[in-house]
Formats: sequence, C-alpha cells, structure tokens
Amino acid sequence: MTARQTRVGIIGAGPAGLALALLLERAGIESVVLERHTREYVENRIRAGILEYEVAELLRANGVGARMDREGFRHAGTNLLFDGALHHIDFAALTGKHVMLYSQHEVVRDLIAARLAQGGEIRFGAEVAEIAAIGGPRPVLHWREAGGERALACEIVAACDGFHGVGRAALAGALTGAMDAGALDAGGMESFDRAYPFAWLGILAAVPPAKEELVYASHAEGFALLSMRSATVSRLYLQCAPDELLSAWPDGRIWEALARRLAHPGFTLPTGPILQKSVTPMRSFVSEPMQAGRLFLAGDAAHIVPPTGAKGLNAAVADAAVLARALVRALRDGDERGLAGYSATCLDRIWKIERFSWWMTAMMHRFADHSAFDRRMQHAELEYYTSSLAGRTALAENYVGLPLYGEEG
Ligand code: RFL
Ligand code: PHB
Repeated sequence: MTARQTRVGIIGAGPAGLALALLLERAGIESVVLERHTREYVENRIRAGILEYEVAELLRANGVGARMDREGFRHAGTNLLFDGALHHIDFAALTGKHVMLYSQHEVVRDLIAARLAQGGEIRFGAEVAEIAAIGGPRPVLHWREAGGERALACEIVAACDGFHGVGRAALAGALTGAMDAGALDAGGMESFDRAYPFAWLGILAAVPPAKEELVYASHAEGFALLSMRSATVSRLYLQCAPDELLSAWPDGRIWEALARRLAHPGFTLPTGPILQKSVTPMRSFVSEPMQAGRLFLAGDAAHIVPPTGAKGLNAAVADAAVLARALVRALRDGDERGLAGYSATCLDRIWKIERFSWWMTAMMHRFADHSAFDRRMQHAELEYYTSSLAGRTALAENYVGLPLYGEEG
C-alpha cells in the first residue's frame, strides 16, 4: 500500500483536533484530520458549555468567534448556593475577565465550517487503527474508511482522539519500546487516576433559563447545577449514583429534586419538556508524558477532569494552542525547542486545572462516607471562598482560565 503524505496527521475532530487544524492552517501548515464518526454525529454531540476568556479570544483572533458573539452569552460572574443562600462571584470585578456560554457542539460546527471553507481536509468515517513508526522521522497512520485500508505518512502525529482513542496506548507502547532499546533518557508512561463515588444526571430542557448566570448548588441531598444553552433551552445537572438508572428518574422526579436543591428566596424553577437525559461519570485522570518521538497527545486523550470546574473543553483547546505554536516553530522555522518542551508546558497547566476541578468537586458534592467533621470542613470552605476577597479571587481566576501558554506568556 502506498501511503499518502501530509505534514501533520491529526486523529479526532473534537475541539482539540479541530482547533489544532485551524491554527496550523492559519500558519500555512498542511494537515489532515481523520475522524471515526460522521460529521452529523460530532456536530450534535451535547457536552460542555463554558469557554474560558482566553479560549474565546483565541477563537475570535482566528476568525471563528462571530457566531459565538452573536448567539452565545457573556457571563461576567457565577453563583454558589449553600444553606439556601446565593453567593455571587463577580469575575469581571475580581479579574477583569468573563467567560462565554456557548455549546461545545456549536464550537465544533464553527471549527468544521471554517476548515472546510479554507479547503482544509477532514475525513469523517475514517477510523485510525494503528500509529506506526512513532520513533522514526515519518510516523504512519493506518486507517479504515468505507471498508478500505489506507495509510498516511506524516512528519508529526497529533492524537486528539479523546479518552477512548488509540493515541495514549500507542504512546505508552513507543515509550516501552524506547526503554527496551536502551534509550538513555527513556522513561515509561505513568497514569494518575481518581474516580468519584457519584455521577451527574444531566438534562436538556425546553425551558428558558431561570437565571442569567449559572448556579452551582451544594445541598444535603447532593449537588445541582443550573446552566443554559439559549434563550429557550436550559441545561441542568443533579448529583446521582454512578450506576444510576435513567428509568428511575421520570421527569417529575427530576424537576422536584432540582427545585429542592436549587431553592432560595425569590426563586422559582420553571419546568417544561425534557429533551434529553444522560448520566456522566466523574473522573480525574492524567497520563504523563504527553509525547514520544513524533507523536503528541492533546485534550481528553491525555487528561480528564470532572465537569464541576467546566474545564475539559478548555484544557483541550489550550493543549492545541501550545502544540500549534510549537509545531509552527519546528516545521516553519526549524526550531524544535517548543516541541521538546510540549509535554512539560501542558502538564504544568493541566495539573492546576486538575486541582481546581477536583477542589470544586470536593467542595460542592455530598460524599456518603463523610463524617460530621468532613461536612464542617466543606462548609467552612464554602464560607471562606464566598466571603473572603482572596477566596473569591482564587475561584474567579481559575474559572475564567489560567494563562493559555503558561508562564511563558
Ligand atoms: P473529544 O471531544 O472526545 O474528541 C475526540 C474525537 O476523536 C475521535 N476518535 C477517533 N477518530 C479516528 N480514529 C480513532 N481511532 C478515534 N478515536 C477517537 C472521536 O470520535 C472524537 O470525535 O476530545 P477533545 O477534542 O480532547 O475534547 C475534549 C472535550 O470534548 C471534553 O473535555 C469536554 O466535553 C468535557 N466537558 C466540559 N468541558 C468544559 O470545558 N466545560 C464544560 O462545561 C464541560 N462540560 C464536559 C461537560 C463533558 C461532558 N461529557 C458528556 C463527557 C459536560 C459533560 C456532560
Ligand atoms: C454546561 O453548561 O453543560 C456546564 C456548565 C458548567 C459546568 C459543567 C457543565 O461546570
């Protein structure tokens, strides 16, 4: 089989892969995106909703912010609710920044449209089965499409293929291979994992948002989150058991639980038709390093956060931004230093994001094994982070997003 050639082979048309393809395109570097699902599937996958300040700015600066600015919502703050009282965190006053509420699938649609308008290539229904020759100068992607087997020879492979992709295992294999071959500086892959004893039951409902900004609620029955998608569609979540059966949650039970957990003076939760229900497990995961030879991981392929801090999509785009900058320096200017430091640069930021997401999750949820002391600690944290200026600033600074390129700026 003769392999096609490209400069950067990108696996996955999620936020990481599409953002990387866009940034490379803008710098005149050719790439091919291989995505196993159909375009319709990836454009309708309901996931995240919050874009960090710098992520939104990056989209604007690269010509994909117009619809976000027209149809998305600018949120200059958020709310924490506990003991039946609402506490506002004013991002604008505390940090001078805001976040954008704009659905992940809309970002994905905009990125796909921008790429295709520039004549860039995305192959849908193209499933990568193997990444070969990672340690050499030209790694090869073997993929299946329409029943046929194909190959793509690349200078670089970016595995932006999510948590269940092929990239992470290929990278682990390449590191082991290098160790077996006695490479002096080779080490293995290390994974860090934490599962939480609960999940989120999420609904999409044909109901106008009950508030202008999000409400993160800590309640004796468990966490709840009020979010939104548009002027007519709300997105709400409830803490539930990890093995929760949706059949145990008829619409009436969901609305009653949400109303109890989100109750505060002067607030009524409007109810209406539920369009979609799902259960999302909660997990923290990081695998190190994020590169081996000519293979680089970005986004969920290398790390997962629980959704409480609204960070997964943002972390994926941040990796893509760091990788694009390093690739432009390497492939256009011949300077490989950024590529050599890619994993370290990303992981420094990722661990801070992991910490924030873990901390928000620990502060806001009910843990069945908590002692009375643990519950008092949780309460003291909520009090501190909503009443102290330093506490509110720390929360706001992390929520609007840490610098995209790390300390390097
Ligand atoms: P993705 O989006 O999973 O994309 C990976 C793509 O790779 C494809 N793929 C392959 N293609 C070809 N060959 C193969 N062998 C392949 N294997 C996989 C897949 O089909 C897919 O299209 O990963 P990426 O780009 O790293 O993006 C990560 C984000 O999608 C994820 O972190 C966020 O959605 C997480 N998340 C949230 N993040 C936020 O920043 N803010 C939020 O408010 C937020 N809320 C959420 C969330 C995730 C949720 N779920 C369902 C997991 C809320 C929920 C409910
Ligand atoms: C969402 O709107 O889906 C959303 C918002 C904030 C989160 C998680 C999910 O922390």
